Amino acid sequence: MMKIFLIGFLFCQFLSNGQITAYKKSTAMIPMRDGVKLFTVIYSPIIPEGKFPFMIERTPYGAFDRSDTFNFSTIPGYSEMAKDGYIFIFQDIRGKFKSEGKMEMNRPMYHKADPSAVDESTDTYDTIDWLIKNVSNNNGKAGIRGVSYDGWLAMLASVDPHPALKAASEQATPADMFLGDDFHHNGAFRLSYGFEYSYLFEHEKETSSFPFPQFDLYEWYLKLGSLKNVNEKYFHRELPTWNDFTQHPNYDSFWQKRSAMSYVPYPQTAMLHVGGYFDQEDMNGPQLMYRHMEKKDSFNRNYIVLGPWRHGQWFNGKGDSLGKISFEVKTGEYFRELQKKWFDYWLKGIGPGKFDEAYCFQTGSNVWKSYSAWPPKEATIKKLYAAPGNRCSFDKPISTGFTSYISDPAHPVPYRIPPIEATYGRGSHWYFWQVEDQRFVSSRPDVITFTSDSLTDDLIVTGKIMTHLVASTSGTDADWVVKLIDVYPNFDQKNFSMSQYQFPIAMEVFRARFRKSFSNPMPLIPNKPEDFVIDLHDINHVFKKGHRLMIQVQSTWFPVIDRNPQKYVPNIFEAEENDFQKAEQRVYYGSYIELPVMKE
Ligand code: PG9
Repeated sequence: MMKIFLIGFLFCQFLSNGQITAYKKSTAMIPMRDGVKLFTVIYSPIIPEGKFPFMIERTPYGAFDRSDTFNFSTIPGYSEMAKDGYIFIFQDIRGKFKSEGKMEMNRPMYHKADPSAVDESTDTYDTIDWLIKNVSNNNGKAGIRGVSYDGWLAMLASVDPHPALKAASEQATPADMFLGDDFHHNGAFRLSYGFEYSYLFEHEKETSSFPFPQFDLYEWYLKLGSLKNVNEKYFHRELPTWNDFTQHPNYDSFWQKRSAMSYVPYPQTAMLHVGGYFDQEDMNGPQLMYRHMEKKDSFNRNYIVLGPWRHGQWFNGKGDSLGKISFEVKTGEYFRELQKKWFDYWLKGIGPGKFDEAYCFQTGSNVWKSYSAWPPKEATIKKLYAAPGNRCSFDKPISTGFTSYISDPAHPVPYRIPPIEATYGRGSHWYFWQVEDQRFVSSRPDVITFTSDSLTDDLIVTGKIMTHLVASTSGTDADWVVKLIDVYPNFDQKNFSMSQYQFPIAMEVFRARFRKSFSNPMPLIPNKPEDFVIDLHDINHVFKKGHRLMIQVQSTWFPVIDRNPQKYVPNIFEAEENDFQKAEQRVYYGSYIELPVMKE
């Protein structure tokens, strides 16, 4: 009798309005097949009955580990799922925080070549196997999700998965660290990110920030000079990831083996790819992996969600704005409800499971849209041409001339509005630089700007943006940074302070030595124009009537991208100070950006 009373009491306490509000914690050191034990936190719903699926998050950043009973109902990102009951699992990956073993940055899929080897896929398999056998009240099904490194881990879990793993959501996964994402973009090295992240991740077992001696790092990175100085002055060859950067300046087998495209075959579980249009770290990964897996999605279980987000903003943020850009609706809440429905279907069998292929927020009009294919097939390509007089238009210019600028590695264009704080440092603007007003550079002599007339109608651009830049340099190597910008009206009646704002809708860099092959770089021939094809990624944006389109081109983007010496040297990590030289860059009229235009 007493027992029934107690259970009834607990039931009322932890179920409010039919929602589960409290969870109890246990921890375990779960053994992997090679004997290494991984620290795991298990939060189970405190109710006497019911069977629940696992929702797993694996991380190198320290597993979520709070009090013995925990109320998830007020924490966005968890509350949506917690209220109906999931068993939340948080695990430190091998070699990090409280887990045993040796950590390796983006550990390749060793088990593919050697079935007895361990990697993140086998570690997840072993974890799920243990959970199913040892945690009470589980329903025999597991899902996994995560953002960024954790998203990459979720994607790897879905390769040769444990049979209980039914659904995975990679969110902002880095997919190919040479072609896009954190460490390089089209072969151009992401200096500030690569430098700071190598230290953060590998200086000690937990995480730690590089002790910069100043707040604004533009000048600090400039004074660093040749990248040879990094090991000589600071890292002393102690950080494996930095050493890998210096030893693999091209897309060799080191990077190819680590590209998710080489080891993710097809969606072996249901897969939800999630990405942000303004993700400052891993914008490319979800788009790339959705496309890659879609080609072989014979079970029709590969989906994508794209929103107007910075890195991970959807996970627990409101998502109604980014920097100065308002999206008017709480895009984060919309996403989390969708995410819950999606996992509820695969893990609990709730709902009809009729999901659209793609849910892609449309900026400019600020509405969610869904599509039966991504990118939508109805779009027609319109070419936006660079033309004389710093103009751009949909009419091909007759002139084949060029406009030029001097690019000087001694005075590189800052990639964001100074001060440039440490990436994850106090007060950092890192989180929203991808939407910053580009007026801060558009009048620099080393930035070329082409602007259209005001639009007489809304222009809806949905899908992949490709640039065909015809350009030359007086040097033997160059970087090309291309931006597609939405210029707000001279007097913006909707939000006066946004008048003339230059909102970068898509931006990307390309290191010209890789124009023919990322594996075999080749010097440029001075002053010879060539066609550079640059992928500016997927967008869904309405350029509103009265706004103007703008293209910007520049050759430095510092310090997020290292300085190209502009003189070809085999390995830029070994360039000498006197290799860095000024160059005259020419951009030819008739260069264009392909815009996939939709009627609605
Ligand atoms: N963007 C981070 C990262 C992922 C994978 C490798 C290196 C960096 C992250 O936010 O986890």
